[in-house]
Order: sequence, then structure tokens, then C-alpha cells
Amino acid sequence: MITGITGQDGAYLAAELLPLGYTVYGLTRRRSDNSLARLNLLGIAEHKSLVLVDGDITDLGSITRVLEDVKPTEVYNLAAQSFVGASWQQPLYTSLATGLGALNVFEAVRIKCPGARVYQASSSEMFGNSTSPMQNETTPFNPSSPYAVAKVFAHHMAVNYRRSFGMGISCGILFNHESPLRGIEFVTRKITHTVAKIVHGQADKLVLGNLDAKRDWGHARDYAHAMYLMVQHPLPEDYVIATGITVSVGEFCQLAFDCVGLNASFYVESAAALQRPADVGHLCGDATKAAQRLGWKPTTTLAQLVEEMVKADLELVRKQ
Ligand code: NDP
Ligand code: GDR
Repeated sequence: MITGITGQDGAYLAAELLPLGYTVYGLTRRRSDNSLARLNLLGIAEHKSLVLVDGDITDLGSITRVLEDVKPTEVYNLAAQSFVGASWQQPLYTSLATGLGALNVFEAVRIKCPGARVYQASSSEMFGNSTSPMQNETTPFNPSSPYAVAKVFAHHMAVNYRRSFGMGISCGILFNHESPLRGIEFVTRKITHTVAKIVHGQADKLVLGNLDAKRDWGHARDYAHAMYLMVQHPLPEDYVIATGITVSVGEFCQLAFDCVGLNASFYVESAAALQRPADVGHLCGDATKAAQRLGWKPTTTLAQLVEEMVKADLELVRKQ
């Protein structure tokens, strides 16, 4: 059972589990346009073992009913209001979906299928502006946005349910991970999509906020594999998943423009209006524990990731 199956990670995770013989139940909430764009792009929307079920993580009753029907052995809670920028505009909704929504899932599992293994999508944003140059499972949290505060709440609840009820909940503290399926509002996809529009004559500049923010960017496919490995491990624990390499937004821009032979400095601008009320300046993850205990390592380099995203957006914009 995957909550958030229509999102970037849900799609990659479903694509990981289906070939392994799983029946994957994907929770989808009611929308006026029932687009399954990401599942379609990965060619799994019509898979015979993919079953979509209706529910919303802010509605405990709906999750409880779904779990009663499905009786899953593994539950991956990926659903969230996941855009940090929007969390200042919608702090209450973000707390409801990203924080309490996770608690609803743990509570429904406790009531209906307490033996299920659970994955909780925790985030490197929980570290905020950390004083440690690299963050691992012991680094203190210092959340800088309503989104990060909600994730810290969900993370502590996951650990609490594990300790209080002996539930098999693992938290993946995942650093930023991207792909051609990334939402257009996130900075990497905004960059690669705008580069493609510039190449096709549909844009003449790329306007961003903080160009100096540094992130540790990996590929979402690798990170979905880490989620699966965590849930298979006999002991539920928390794991940092990251590449250990960090670059700035500005450097990411140059890598993307390099792919099409253009100089980023001619096109990229920074606008004060796109700066966040508080930003996280530097994140770099230490995934040693995941390497040692799960045998997990990233397989895609940053250069490969950027190239894949730029190529996909060039093709998308060309078709449009
Ligand atoms: P996306 O924003 O791409 O996907 C979010 C998913 O959650 C969508 O399927 C969305 O459904 C669903 N959703 C949102 N609110 C609800 C709700 N109330 N009830 C049911 N479903 C809901 O996020 P990602 O795939 O990138 O991220 C997955 C998870 O991992 C999130 O929890 C995110 O916070 C976390 N995370 C992500 C990282 C990253 O770099 N990508 C890093 C660390 C953590 P719909 O399609 O209807 O909007
Ligand atoms: P983040 O991702 O906040 O790290 O959260 P995002 O891509 O939104 O921002 C990364 C950094 O880029 C800076 N930035 C901009 N960001 C956006 N979106 N748009 C811009 O124009 C822009 N200009 C500069 C931001 O200020 C920030 O410093 C992502 C989400 O997937 C979360 O759900 C997840 O938990 C974390 O990654 C780890």
C-alpha cells in the first residue's frame, strides 16, 4: 500500500515493487482531474497488479476503511503537502497533511494491521540550518519551515509508535531527490524545464530565488529502492539517504545549461520575491548507515541526473 502514489516517489516505488510480484494498492484522493500522468510515464498505470483505492490521509476514517479492506503487509506513507515554499502560505493545511496525516496512517495501521511494516517519508529539511557540515541519523533537528516542523512531528510520532507499540515503522530521512517526474515547482525541474523552453524559443530567462542554497541531490529511482530496502530489513530503524555531494542552485543551473551548450550567466536572474521567509542554506547527507546495513548506494551521478532531466524536458517542450 502506497500513499502518495501519484507523486514522484510513489510512481518510482510502484515501478520498483510491481516487477517483484507485489500487488500494489495506491491511495488516491478525490480530484476533478484523475490524472495518472507519472504512472503513465513509467508505463505502469494499467498494470494488472496495480489497484487504486480512494482515501485521504487527513481523514482517519478513510484510511482505516482502506486498511481494513486491503490488509497490507507493507505500508509506504509518502503522501504529504511536500512543497516547502507553499508551507508558509498554507501552514495549517501543511501541518494537517504532512504532520497529522502521517499520524493518521500510523494510527490506522495500529488499529487494522499492526503487524504491517511501515515506511515514513522523513526529510533532510528536518535538519534545517544545521551546524554539522554533514548530517546523519544523530544530527539534531532544527526545522526552518512549517513543512519541516510538520515532518519533525511525523518523524517523532513514527519513532514513538515504534517504541510504544513495537510497530515496524522505519523512517527514511531522504535528502532531495529529483527526476523527470519531479513537480515543476521544485527548483531542479524549474531549471531543466526553463532551459528546454529557452532552447525552443519559448522563454528568454530563468528567474529563481536563492541561488546560493546548497543541496545534496540524488535520483528518485535510487531513493525509492532505499525505501524498499528499509522495509525489508528485519529491524525497523531510521536511515539517512543521500549522495554526500552538495552543490548550489547556481551550480545546478550551470550543469543544466552546459547540457545544451549555453552559458547560464546570460540567462539566470535572482528575484527577491522568490526568496523564502527562511531558507536552508546547506544540506549534505552522510548515508554511511544505509550503505553498511542496507547495502544501499546511489547509482546515478549528479551529471547523469541533470542530463536525464534536461533531455526529458527538451522532448516534452518539443512535443508541446
Ligand atoms: P510529491 O509532491 O510529488 O507527491 C506527493 C503525493 O502525496 C501525491 O501523490 C499527492 O497526491 C499525495 N497527497 C498529498 N496530500 C494528500 C492527502 N491529503 N491525501 C492523500 N494523498 C495526498 O512528493 P514526492 O513524491 O517528491 O515526495 C514523497 C514524500 O517524500 C513526501 O512526503 C515528501 O514530503 C517526502 N520527501 C521528498 C523528498 C524529495 O526530494 N522528493 C525528500 C524527502 C522527503 P496528488 O497527486 O493528489 O496531489
Ligand atoms: P526543497 O526543494 O525546499 O529543498 O524541498 P526546492 O527544490 O523547492 O528548493 C531547493 C532550494 O532551491 C532554492 N530556490 C528555489 N526553489 C524553488 N522551488 N523555486 C525557485 O525558483 C528557487 N530559487 C531558489 C530554495 O530556496 C531552496 O533553498 C524538497 C522537497 O521535495 C521536500 O518535500 C523535501 O523534504 C526536501 O526537498 C528534502
